[in-house]
Amino acid sequence: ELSPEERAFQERIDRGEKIEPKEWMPEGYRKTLIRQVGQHAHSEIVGQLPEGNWITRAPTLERKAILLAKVQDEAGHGLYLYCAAETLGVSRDQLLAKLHDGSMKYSSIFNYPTLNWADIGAVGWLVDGAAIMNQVQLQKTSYGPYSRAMIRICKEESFHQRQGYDIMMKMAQGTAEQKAMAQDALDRFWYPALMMFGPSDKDSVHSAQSMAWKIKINTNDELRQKFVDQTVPQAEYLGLKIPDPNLTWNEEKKGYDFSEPDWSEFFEVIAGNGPCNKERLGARVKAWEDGAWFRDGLLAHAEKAEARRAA
Ligand code: FAQ
Repeated sequence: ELSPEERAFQERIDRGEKIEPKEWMPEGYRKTLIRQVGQHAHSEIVGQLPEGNWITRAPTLERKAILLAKVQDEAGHGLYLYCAAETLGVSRDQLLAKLHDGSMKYSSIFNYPTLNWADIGAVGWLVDGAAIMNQVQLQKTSYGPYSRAMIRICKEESFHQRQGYDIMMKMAQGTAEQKAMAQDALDRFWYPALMMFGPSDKDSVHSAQSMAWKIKINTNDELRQKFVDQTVPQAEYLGLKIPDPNLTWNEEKKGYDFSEPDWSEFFEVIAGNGPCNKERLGARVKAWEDGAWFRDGLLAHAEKAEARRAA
């Protein structure tokens, strides 16, 4: 049973109004947004690691400059999203502390290694592709600051996806060895990319409430289906094969039937036991600790300036 305040809030949501920072909102709405926007911000920042790893080894100066810009964009996305989360009454330090102690998550995908240059193509094509599929609908999310952050992020993310596809095209049209590398990268990233959309709808604990509040606009399975339907023709154009023997066009639903990812692997990865969880989190914790002298310096400077002003 909703209280009068909650009912009025739900009516605003149903009318399609945006909710702004200082307005009344149910505690659950605030908490859900802090969780989702915070996790999203962490994903952008942790997501820099698998690609940042390849900046020094990009095959040409042009590829290096493009990758550098892309990885830098991800930092920007993280910052917009931390700012959006801060409007909900949580500080960036609090969010980072929860990332570092493992009580907040980041996207499962970034716990897989990038072993070679073709993987950078596959990440741009599939990981950014899946990210946009999810983020396009989030432009219509009910919380104003999150929605506005998404509009800008989506523009940059489409460039990221194109740069990934461009790498894949070059590899797929290259020597037999290069094409084999592209296929191998697709083989390794396909199912982890499908997992990015979250568990299947029947196991998605937050979907029903998040959709009622229009924090989420589509279910996990709806977006996963759209991603498969968009990506299969792109793989065909590259002359690469999606690693799924069950992949077939279903005329009735006007979409592909496809195999589910291994959900036990997904739950292991989000529990902290994926191939690179320790390395990724370790890198973030080390960056935080290495930055301590700088934060201390800034604080000391601010305190001195404050004392001078007071004197
Ligand atoms: N990884 O009930 P649901 C990017 C957790 S794009 C880890 O379905 P919900 C760009 C979920 O938190 C990637 N955990 O949850 C980039 C919950 O656990 P909790 C970031 C996952 O929230 C590209 C539990 O499972 N994008 O970074 C995952 O309704 C390239 C139950 O799940 C976003 O974050 C997962 N894949 O739906 C950067 C988009 N899936 O919190 C660099 C915004 C589920 O109760 C390079 N987020 N979980 O402990 C969302 O749309 C939603 O949060 C979903 C999950 C769809 C991810």
